[in-house]
Amino acid sequence: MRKKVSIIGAGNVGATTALYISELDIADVVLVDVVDGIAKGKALDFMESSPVRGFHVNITGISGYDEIANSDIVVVTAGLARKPGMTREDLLFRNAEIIAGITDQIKRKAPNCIIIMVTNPLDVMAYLAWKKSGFSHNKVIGMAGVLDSARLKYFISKELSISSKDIQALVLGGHGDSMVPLSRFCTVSGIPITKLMSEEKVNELNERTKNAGAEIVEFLKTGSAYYSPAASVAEMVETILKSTKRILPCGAYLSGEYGLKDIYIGVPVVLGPLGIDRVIELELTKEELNSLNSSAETILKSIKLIDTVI
Ligand code: A3D
Repeated sequence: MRKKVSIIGAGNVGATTALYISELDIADVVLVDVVDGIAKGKALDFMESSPVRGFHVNITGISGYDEIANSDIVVVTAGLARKPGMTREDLLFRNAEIIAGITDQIKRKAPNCIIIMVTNPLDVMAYLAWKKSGFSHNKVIGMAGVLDSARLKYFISKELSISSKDIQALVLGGHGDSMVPLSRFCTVSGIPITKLMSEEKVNELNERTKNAGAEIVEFLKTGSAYYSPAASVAEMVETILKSTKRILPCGAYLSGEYGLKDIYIGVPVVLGPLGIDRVIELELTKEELNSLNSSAETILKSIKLIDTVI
C-alpha cells in the first residue's frame, strides 16, 4: 500500500506542494479545495504531466473530505491572505475559523494522520489545530523553520559564491518579524559562518531572512511566496515518510523546553515517522533567549485572542 498525503487548500502553496510531493514518487496525493473544480482541475493537469515527468503516484482533486481517509499526513494550506482594509486581527479570526472547521474534518476522516500546518499566522494555527484535533502534540507540526533556514542558506550561498548544500543554518522562534536566526549555529562544512564573513554581513543576511517573505510579496503584489514554502513542506513530508529522522527546525509544542509552556514555536526537532520524535533544547545566550521570549509573547497574545474559536 502506498502512503497517502492529503493537502487542504489547492491554492499556490497547496498545488505546488502537491506537485513536489508527487515528483518524489513516495505517496499518493489528495488535493482538497473548498472552491469546486479547482483541486480537480489541477490534479488532472498534474496527472497529465506524469508521463513526461516520470512519476507513478496518483493525484486526486476533490472539494469534499471523504478521500482524505487513511492519510498518513495532512498538510493544511487553506486560508485567506490579508486583503486591503483587513487588519492582522481580522485575518487571524477568519483563518482561525477556517482552520477550526478543517481540523474537525481531519479529526473525523483521518484520525491517525500527522498534521503539517502551513496557514498563517503559523504558530497560532498549529496550536489551534492541535487543540481542536485532540491529537498528541507530536503529531501536529508547523512548517516555517525549514523555509526560514532555507532562505538564510540561500543568502549565505550567494554572498560566499558557494554551494548551498554544505550550509547549515538555524532559525528559531515564531514565523514572522520576530523570528530568531542563530548565527552561532550557522556553519559551512563545519566552518562557523563568522569565520567566513564579517559580523555586519551576518546581521545583514539575518535581517534579509526576517523580511524575506515581505520582499517577495512586494514583487508579486497579489500573493505571497509559494515555491520555497512548498519545497519546505515536501522536505518535511519526505523526512517523515522515509523515517530518516533528520533534525529540522519546525513549529513544535513546548512543555517547558526553553522555559516556554503551552505554545507552538519554531525550534529544532528530530522528525521521525510518528511526527516530532523530540525537541532539541539548545543552550541559548541571554540575548538569544530574550529574542525567543519576545517572539513567544507575540504568539501567546494571538492565541489568547482566538480563545473563543479554540
Ligand atoms: P492561496 O493561493 O490563496 O490558496 C489558499 C487556498 O485555500 C485557496 O485555493 C482557497 O480556495 C482555499 N481555501 C480557503 N478556505 C478553504 C477551506 N475551508 N477548505 C479548503 N480550502 C480552502 O494562498 P497560498 O497558497 O499562497 O497560501 C496559503 C496559506 O499559507 C496562507 O495562510 C499563507 O499565509 C500561508 N503561507 C505560509 C507560509 C509559511 O512559511 C508558514 C508560507 C507561504 C504561505
